[in-house]
Amino acid sequence: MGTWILLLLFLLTCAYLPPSSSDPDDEACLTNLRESLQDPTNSLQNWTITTFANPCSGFTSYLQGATCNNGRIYKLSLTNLSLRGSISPFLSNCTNLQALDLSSNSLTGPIPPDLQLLVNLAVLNLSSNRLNGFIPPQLALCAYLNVIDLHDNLLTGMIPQQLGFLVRLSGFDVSSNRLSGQIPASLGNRSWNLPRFNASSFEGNKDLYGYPLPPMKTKGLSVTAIVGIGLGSGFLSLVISFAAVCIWLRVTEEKTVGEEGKISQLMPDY
Ligand SMILES: *[C@@H]1O[C@H](CO)[C@@H](O)[C@H](O)[C@H]1NC(C)=O
Ligand SMILES: *[C@@H]1O[C@H](CO)[C@@H](O)[C@H](O)[C@H]1NC(C)=O
Ligand SMILES: *[C@@H]1O[C@H](CO)[C@@H](O)[C@H](O)[C@H]1NC(C)=O
Ligand SMILES: *[C@@H]1O[C@H](CO)[C@@H](O)[C@H](O)[C@H]1NC(C)=O
Ligand SMILES: *[C@@H]1O[C@H](CO)[C@@H](O)[C@H](O)[C@H]1NC(C)=O
Ligand SMILES: CC(=O)N[C@H]1CO[C@H](CO)[C@@H](O)[C@@H]1O
Repeated sequence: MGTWILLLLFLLTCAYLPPSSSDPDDEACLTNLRESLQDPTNSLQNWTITTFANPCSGFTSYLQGATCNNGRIYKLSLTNLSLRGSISPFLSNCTNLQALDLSSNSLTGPIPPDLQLLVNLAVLNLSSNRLNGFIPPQLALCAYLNVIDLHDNLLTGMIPQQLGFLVRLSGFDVSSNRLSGQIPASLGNRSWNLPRFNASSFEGNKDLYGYPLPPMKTKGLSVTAIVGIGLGSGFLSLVISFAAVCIWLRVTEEKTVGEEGKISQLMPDY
């Protein structure tokens, strides 16, 4: 008898459970992400506070650009939507995120190092925005990263060599930024049969050098050229000053002769 009541209670509880439960981490993630983005073309349909509390219905999401798995946000793909603003560090609260694609918008500001908390992240595509600052080396803590595409931004500084230690990394593109320094061998010349990246992953950065790009451009002149120019200009100035002295002597001599002439003319003849 008691078992039947328990079973009935259990069935009732199941019936009253909402179809998909909300997740406070995803809610914080989505709420803060929405706040950090400007959406001038009203592309983010259903990105409202009421939906953030319960964004998933099975594998689909009520939020445009979001995909769910087991009631958690699994993919975010908001590309080519004219979005402005910055990438919220609270994105790291979407802890089940496997793919983050915010490419081809007008996002500004830095790539938050907090993304390191996305331990399941496999695809990071932030290409074709106006992101600036450094590439956070902490991204190397996202051990499942397959793809890092940051091309066509305004990123500065060196490429963190730690990223080369991501053994699953098969797609890497930082072309067309403002990066500088030597390309780490961990990315430019990978060993242990790891997938390699050719020059197209790195080109379009004015001060980036080293394999697979050409070695450091010798800015200015070589030592021999500097010595040559030094000696040459030394010799030239010697010649010029010698000539100047000669001319000066000649002129003063002529002047003296002339003046002597004048004086003799002024002198009365006796
Ligand atoms: C927005 O949410 C409603 C239900 O709340 C749904 O019917 C609609 O398809 C959603 N729109 C998008 C773009 O997912
Ligand atoms: C981006 O969006 C614009 C207009 O919304 C469209 O014309 C263009 O084809 C899109 N580009 C890509 C690569 O999808
Ligand atoms: C990243 O997104 C851009 C534009 O949406 C796309 O062209 C590119 O192929 C993507 N990168 C990768 C590695 O898939
Ligand atoms: C690439 O690495 C190998 C050893 O791992 C080294 O012998 C070779 O010189 C390197 N190539 C370049 C271009 O740096
Ligand atoms: C560089 O690698 C990409 C794939 O990562 C490939 O599509 C491209 O053809 C390669 N370019 C050269 C010059 O080898
Ligand atoms: C609940 C939770 O994990 N909150 C975190 C959301 O992300 C921010 C930024 O990384 C953290 O500071 C919070 O602790």
